Amino acid sequence: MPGTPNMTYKFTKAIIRKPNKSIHKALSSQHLNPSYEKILDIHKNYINYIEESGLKIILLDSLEDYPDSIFVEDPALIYKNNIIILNPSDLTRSGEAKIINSEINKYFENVFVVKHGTIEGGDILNINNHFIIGLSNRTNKSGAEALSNLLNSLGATVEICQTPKDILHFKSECSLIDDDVILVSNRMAKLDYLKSNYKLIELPIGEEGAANSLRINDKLLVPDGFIKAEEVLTRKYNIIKINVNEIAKVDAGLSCMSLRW
Ligand code: CIR
Repeated sequence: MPGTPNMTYKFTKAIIRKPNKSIHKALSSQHLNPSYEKILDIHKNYINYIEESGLKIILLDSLEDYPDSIFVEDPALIYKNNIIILNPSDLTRSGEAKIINSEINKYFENVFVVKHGTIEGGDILNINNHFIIGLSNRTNKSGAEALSNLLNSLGATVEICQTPKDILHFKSECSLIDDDVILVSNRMAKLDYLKSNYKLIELPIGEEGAANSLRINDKLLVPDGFIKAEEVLTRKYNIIKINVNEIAKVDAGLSCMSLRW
């Protein structure tokens, strides 16, 4: 529930997928084509830092037929010992859900599949036993309600909110960085539900990209190149800066390249 101390950022394991050469065909609102070599560098760095944060990594094979498949956060959600297979809206992404199910279900006690509507992990913010689901161009009401019912049956509470227009995913511009602290962009800071229930650290206009940071145990992974975010966050957090320029070309950030638990 909002305000309850939580352990949402305490992890021991992460599922990560090796980058695919077809990444240049990934979905991009800016119609940009990232370079596979540069993505490889970012990815290597990402893996190193996640390992340094104390996590054991389960590395999945790359999927050439699925250009966006390194973004494993979108087709699945982990809650306690459960894996929930989601339903990405884009045709090129929905196939990833079936594949990841067969690859990772052995690591979890129970497997559930969202069967109605569309829903992507980028639209789901977990705070202890509470989830915020953001409706977006990728996550519709029917998908959000289907997941909400499932999570309720597992003992979690859910709030469904509207992601501000023009933001790809709810978490593109926010992240849980402490027990009840959410790092938010200027646009996300205006959401009533967030304002009324959490302490928000608001980043200035122009630093939206830094709002998709990733708290893992005692470290906070922050996209590099955001001066104000760095200044504010260094005061309290053990930050590690990671260059995400190449994945930003395909609208991705730090959280989407792993599933953690
Ligand atoms: C997409 O449009 O689906 C990918 N190019 C980016 C997905 C980023 N996912 C995320 O932030 N959870």
